[in-house]
Amino acid sequence: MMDRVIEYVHTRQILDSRGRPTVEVEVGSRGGRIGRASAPSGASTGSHEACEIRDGDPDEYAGLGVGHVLRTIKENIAPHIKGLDCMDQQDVDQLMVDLDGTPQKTRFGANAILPISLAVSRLAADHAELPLYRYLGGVGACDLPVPFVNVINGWCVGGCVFRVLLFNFINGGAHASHALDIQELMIVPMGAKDFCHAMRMSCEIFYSLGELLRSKNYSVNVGDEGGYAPALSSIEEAFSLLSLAVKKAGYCEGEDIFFACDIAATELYSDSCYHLKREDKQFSRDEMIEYLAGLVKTYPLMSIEDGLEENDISGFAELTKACGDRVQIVGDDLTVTSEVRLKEAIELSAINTILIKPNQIGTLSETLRCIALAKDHGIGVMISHRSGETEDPYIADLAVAVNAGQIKTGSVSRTDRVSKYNRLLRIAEELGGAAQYGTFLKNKRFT
Ligand code: 2PG
Ligand code: MG
Repeated sequence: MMDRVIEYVHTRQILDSRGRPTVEVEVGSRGGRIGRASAPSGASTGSHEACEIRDGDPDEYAGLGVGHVLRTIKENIAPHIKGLDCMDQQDVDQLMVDLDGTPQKTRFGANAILPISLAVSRLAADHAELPLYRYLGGVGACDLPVPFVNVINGWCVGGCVFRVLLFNFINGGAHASHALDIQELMIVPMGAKDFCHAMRMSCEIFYSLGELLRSKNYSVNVGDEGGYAPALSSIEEAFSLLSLAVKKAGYCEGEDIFFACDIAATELYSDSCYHLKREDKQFSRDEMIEYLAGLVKTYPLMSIEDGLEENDISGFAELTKACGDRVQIVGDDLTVTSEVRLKEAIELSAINTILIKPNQIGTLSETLRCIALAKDHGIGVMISHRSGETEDPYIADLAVAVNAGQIKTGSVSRTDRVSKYNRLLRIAEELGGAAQYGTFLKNKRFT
């Protein structure tokens, strides 16, 4: 036990996939072991998320520095963490939650708390001499998730405006140029026989979509999540190109491959309307629901994330009523990995699936509780990256640990995305014959 006592917490600034500073933490034990983790960062963040704190000094990293957070860790958190047993994850996390003492972690910032929380669990796994997924999930952790592979990146490209706490000021604003009105279009290799096969299918479709775009003189540059970001004329065009790419790669849509999207509708919403700027369309809430239900009828779409803005929980309930029997209605900005917000969504039958992003809530323990609550109520669980990521593949282990059955971690380009898939490929190899694939989704019917 004495070996497992946390002896030091070291923190440093590293860079994320957008070249923005982020926080990395190393915790070391008396036994000489080390656990390391880093904080990802969102761009289309929900306003109910735990806070991300940046320095706000325009002369350094355009205001995005994390020097203040590093100091907070050193001065206000580390002294309290030292001396605790790294296997007491809940105590460590609760201590940080209590020390922060604010509902959205505005005192320390989730970018201070989360990397410590995750690093402590890595240290504990090392002490247990177990891979992280096994330490967190026990012997039953063996379900490799179905990957939701981003192939077309909409407007979340390059320079999304961020909503962060610059000391005490919430900063927000409109997004940069629109490539497509929805944020992400994904392929879902439901028909794969295992995870390895799923990755092969996804890569082959990614190549064939690239060829198709090139043949039509569209750009094959990629966006934040690694999907292509061509300036397409409409969402319908995007779906048609995707269908063609699936066919050209030799797969069958609606059998081998389904589609999924993240509308990120909060970003489209203003003056009580959804503005699809590229298509020059405006929808009321009811029209938006009708539009989305129409997409479900027309395409092999099996998952719609954030189809409505983050505060319209009754609208989500309408959408779930309209097509939740055929498609996953996923809460992201709506639920922000919060037990409180998930409870509300469950009471109103507003969603049937929740996106899980640990930095939306700030600690591993709260993340695991939110997942447990979802599972207790038959709500699907999709583990997710952020648009700003590091090479840290923590979420890959988390997905297997909780047998989520689904993961959204970008495209098969950009090492910040591929690092998660590669970790899953290693886990699949390690599990060998015990590995399963997407058990939760396999039992569902999508039409
Ligand atoms: C989302 C994510 C990434 P961000 O909306 O689901 O896919 O974007 O991290 O910017 O919130
Ligand atoms: Mg989202």
